[in-house]
Formats: sequence, C-alpha cells, structure tokens
Amino acid sequence: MRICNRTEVFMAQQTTQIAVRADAGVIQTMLEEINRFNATPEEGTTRILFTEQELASRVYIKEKMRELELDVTEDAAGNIFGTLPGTEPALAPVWTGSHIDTVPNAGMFDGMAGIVSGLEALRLIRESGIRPRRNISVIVYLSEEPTRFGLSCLGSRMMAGCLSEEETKQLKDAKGNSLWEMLKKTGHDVTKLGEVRRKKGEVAAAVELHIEQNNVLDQNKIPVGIVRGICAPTIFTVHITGKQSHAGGTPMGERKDAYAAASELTLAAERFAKASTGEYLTATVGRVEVFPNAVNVISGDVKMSVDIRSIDMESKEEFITKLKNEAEAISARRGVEITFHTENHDTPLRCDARLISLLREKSAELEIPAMELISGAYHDSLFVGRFAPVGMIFVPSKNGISHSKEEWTEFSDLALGTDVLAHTLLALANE
Ligand code: HGY
Ligand code: MN
Ligand code: MN
Repeated sequence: MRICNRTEVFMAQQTTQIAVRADAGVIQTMLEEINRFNATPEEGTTRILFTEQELASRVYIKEKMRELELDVTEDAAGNIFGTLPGTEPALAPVWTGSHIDTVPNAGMFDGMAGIVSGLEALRLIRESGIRPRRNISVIVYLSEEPTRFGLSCLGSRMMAGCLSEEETKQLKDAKGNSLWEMLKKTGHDVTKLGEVRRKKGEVAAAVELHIEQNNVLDQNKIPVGIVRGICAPTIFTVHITGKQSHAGGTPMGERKDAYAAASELTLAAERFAKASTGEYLTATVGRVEVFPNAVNVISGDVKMSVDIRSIDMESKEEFITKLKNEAEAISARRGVEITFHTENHDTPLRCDARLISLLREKSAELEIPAMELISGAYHDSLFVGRFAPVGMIFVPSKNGISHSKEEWTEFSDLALGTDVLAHTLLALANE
C-alpha cells in the first residue's frame, strides 16, 4: 500500500478533493488476511472476544493502521482507534468503524467490512494529499456480538454510558470469567474505564459501513444503502419449569412437559411477530437448553432465548405484552412455571437526517446508485448514536444471508461503499 511521502502531502496541501477511487483488491486482501484469524476455518468464521484469534486480529489491524501512518490508541475498554490527524485536532473528531468479533461460524464480512472500508477511506484521503480540519478515526469497537458475554455492543455501550464498570464485573462468560477480569487480563487499565465514556458534543459525527444482512439491496441490484433507522434488540432468557418424568410411563394427560410449553411459546412468538403492525419487527428463538435432554425423558426444565428486534419501541412493547400474556396462558394450561429474565431492552435509533442527506448527496456526486432502508440488525452505531449524530452505509449481502459461512459481499460493491464513505467522512471533517 503506497503512502505519499511528507513532501508530496505538503505540496498537495491545498487539494480538497479525493483524487483516487477505492481499490477492491486492497479491500479483498485485508478481508482475507483478517479471515485467517479464525477458530473454525473449516466451517465459516469464528473470532470471539479476547480469544487467541481475536487478539491476533487486533495486532493485525493495528499494523495496518500504522502502515497508513495513523495514530494508534486503545482505550481502557479495548476500543481501538486509528486516527488520521487533522489540521485542527482540538475540534470534535469524525468517526467511522465497526467490529471484528463474530458470532460462531459466521461469515467474513459482518463487522470487518466496516473496519477495512474505514482504513481504505483514510488511505484515499491521505493518497490525495488532503489534511482534513478534524481528526478522522477508524474504530474497532469492543465485542459487538453477544457471543462471549451474552450482551452486545460492549465497547460502544460503555462509551454511551449504558454499561457501568460494576456491570462489567457482573457480566460473565460460560467459564465464569467476568468482562472486567478479561479486560485486566488482556492488559487494559480498568481503573480508567470511566474515561471510556463519551458525552454529546465530543464527536462531530460517526458513519459506519456494514453489510446489509438482508436482501433488499441485492434484490434491487443497488450497491449502496443509506440507513434511515437501526432496530434495537430486546433479549429475554425464558425459563420454563415443568415436571421431569418417564417418556413411556407418564400418560399424555398427566405431563408438565417444559419443552412442549417452550415450543408453544416459540410458535406464539413467531405468530405475534408476523402479525405485528409496526414498520419492522422480528422475533427469534435461537438458543434452547433442554434438561436433561434425553430421548426417553420428559423435560422438566428448559431455558430459551427470545431475540426481539424492532425499529420502534411501541410495537416492541406491544409484542412483549402479548408474549408474556401468552406465557401466562400456557403456564396455566400446562401447569408449568414460566419466567422472563431481561438480558437487555434497547431503544431503536433513527439516523441523523443531515447525515442521510449528505450520504445521498455524495452517492449522487459519485454517480453510485443508492437507496434508503432500515437495519433489522443492530450495530455499534445504535449506541454511538446516543452521543453523536450517526449515519450508516450498507453494501449488499448476497441473497440476504449473514451470520453464516455463506455470507458474501462483492468486493466491487465494498469499493463503491468505501468511496461514498471516504467522501462523506472528508466533508464532515472539513466542516
Ligand atoms: O445480531 C445483530 O443484529 C448483530 O449482527 N450483532
Ligand atoms: Mn453480527
Ligand atoms: Mn455486525
């Protein structure tokens, strides 16, 4: 990756236009190199917070940032910043970035697309010999996926003041390690977790590029999506307690079958989500733990996750009320106990109107077809949006598939999304 020498940059100081287009080959190489840090190379991509693979990918990303002569820093929560210095560093910076951690057996684009496109966008600005007014940072937000600690967007949540130091001590992984302990173990100064917090006004604007993880762009053959709103998750762990007993000896009319009750509640969740009148709502039961999980035993104990997404709080609350009423009816009918534990109950975000129109303007200037849409998936921008105006750029997911080894985005589409990102970041950094 060729970098202008200081003289060229100085000589071209006055240029304000990005003179080069994003390079799909550079993007492809970086994504393929990051994908080497993978615990399940034979079955998709798995890179979980603070595992050997994720730690190695952090080192790689920092190397790429240094190659671009960005100032590399990491806060006490493990959020990594690669900053292109502006001429007026005291001004509130402009941010871009996403995540490098994955769900188990994921694809190679979810999150990484936003990191790589951010790095490529800064390369374009630098190669054009431009020094923006404001600093522009590419950020690797800590652990956007709930995979290890059961809670999403850990780094951006802490920045937004939605995850306290005390709560980082309560958050435990399957082996009982707390996030707080793991931050310490990986060399982070947990006495400075308070400094992670960002307040309104500290960041001028943030624009995240991400794969769409749905099929709207792919079906419409449009390379760039401009996100109007980001759905927010409410995650419950539902615990159903029945009566464990013999599969053959217990007559059908005398059972308190926890798994049959769980199945009824799952189908009710699907029915209510399909019937929702909101603009966009989904409900998913993705994880079920059946005890004792034996062929010839009626389960007396089931824990299941319910993941609810909605672009507005009202339809989400309405759905939750219906689901809890149905749980009560199932409980009475089947003689089982059903309890809901709330893991998180987050508020959806409308993206900043000014950023939406700027993204539309830059796409048009670049003659890149773009369309507006909403995000069913949540992203770090959901929390960054608590303290800064946010915009998001989507690039197409082939057949809408994501969180799967079949996840695919054309590198040429990523390059177009990166062009829009670079021009938008520069415009914001020169305000
Ligand atoms: O689940 C989500 O929406 C995100 O991909 N973590
Ligand atoms: Mn994801
Ligand atoms: Mn993601």
